[in-house]
Amino acid sequence: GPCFGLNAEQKDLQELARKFTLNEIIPKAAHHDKTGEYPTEILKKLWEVGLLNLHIPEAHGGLGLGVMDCAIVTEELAFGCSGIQTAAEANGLAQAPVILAGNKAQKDKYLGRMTESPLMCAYGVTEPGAGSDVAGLQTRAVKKGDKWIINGSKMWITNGGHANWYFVLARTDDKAGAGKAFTGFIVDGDSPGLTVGRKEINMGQRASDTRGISFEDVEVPEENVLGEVGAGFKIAMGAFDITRPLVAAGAVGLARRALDEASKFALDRKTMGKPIASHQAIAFMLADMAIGVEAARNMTWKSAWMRDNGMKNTYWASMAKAFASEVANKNAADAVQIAGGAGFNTELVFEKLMRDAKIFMIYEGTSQIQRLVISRTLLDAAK
Ligand code: CO8
Ligand code: FAD
Repeated sequence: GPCFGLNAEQKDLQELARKFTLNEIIPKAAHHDKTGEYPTEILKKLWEVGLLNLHIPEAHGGLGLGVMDCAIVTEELAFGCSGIQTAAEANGLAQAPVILAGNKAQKDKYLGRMTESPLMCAYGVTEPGAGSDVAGLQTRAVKKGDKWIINGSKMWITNGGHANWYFVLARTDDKAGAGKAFTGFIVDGDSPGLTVGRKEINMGQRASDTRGISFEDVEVPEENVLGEVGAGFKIAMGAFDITRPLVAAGAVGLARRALDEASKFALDRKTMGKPIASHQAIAFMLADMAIGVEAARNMTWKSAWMRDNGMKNTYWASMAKAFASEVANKNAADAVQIAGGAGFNTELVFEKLMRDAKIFMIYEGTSQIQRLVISRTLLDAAK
């Protein structure tokens, strides 16, 4: 079964990420939230200390870390700012299809360059007309000679304005079922015909960069097709088995921060002659928040551990993602409640945590989509 005793390397990694968060992320998080400025300098420093692009295999110049290792780092970064963590983790998401399905030349070229300089990349699946319904995508790629021509548009693409390259899922067959109708491409960020939209102004995680991307007769060489033509849907889904545990880990980090801040506040603030932490109504809220963090982390680490140990983890990754994102929202809302009026004010971190938490229930598959995956799997097993 899963063993959650961290080994020496994992403890070192956790310590490194914890210190980085304390020294580099927490002092700047409010600035990036208020201004929406992309955290370029922080991402560069993350790259310099070896905390970015953790999944890139050693054969291509990376650290080749497992999903569990990445989950440990992600939780720490999100403790500081889940917007900055999302910008960092979106690199891992874009790289996942290349790691899963890329050939040696593609990996050397597109993963290798990310180990040589602090570049960003992006995962382009969602479109203005289709998010949950990936099979409903309309972006098309048509073969012309030795090139593919892509037309269409993507929406809500994280790192969209800073990407050196994009993973793009496009329809290549109008008649086949989802499993055979789509192909995954690596598209260079400077391709003629590729236009990056404005930075979207979001409710939370405002340090992260979210944009629409349009493709007008964008030429992609045959050598940038990922895996087989028609295999794209499964490659895109396969990436989630790696990254949904990490979205869950980000949610755990936020949930833990909410607990941490609320505990400190509750010890400090006095009403009716004693710290509010001494009122059982508040103490029990903190206890429930702690239960949420522990349970969510256990589910997250289990889904990561399964993946690292060669097991199919789709069902468990969906459970962890759905549960942890809901714990993050509950803990953030409870932390605001514990802080009272100060919780509602922008001087303290509480309201930011509440705004930042919501997206965890939406991106990388909404809570409803996770339940669709979970219920389909359990009902199939019950048949
Ligand atoms: N692995 C491999 N193959 C799979 C998987 C999987 N996990 N899931 C499905 N497939 C296969 C099926 O077996 C089937 O194959 P076949 O045709 O041979 O039988 C084929 O794919 C089609 O599968 P379904 O019939 O299940 O397809 P549906 O159309 O019913 O759709 C879903 C399935 C689950 C609803 C799917 O469309 C889905 O996951 N939707 C949610 C989309 C989503 O999560 N989008 C997220 C976009 S990325 C993002 O939000 C980034 C956030 C910011 C970055 C944060 C940093 C981490
Ligand atoms: P819809 O699919 O239209 O869903 C609307 C509502 O209907 C939701 O509540 C949903 O749960 C519900 N619903 C839909 N279908 C069903 C169903 N079958 N059963 C029950 N309920 C259902 N995408 C990328 O490809 N790359 C990225 O980097 C990326 N980053 C993002 C960053 C941000 C900040 C945001 C906001 C989005 C990002 N996304 C990205 C897109 C994200 O994955 C989608 O927004 C998400 O999957 C939901 O799709 P949608 O917005 O089209 O909502």
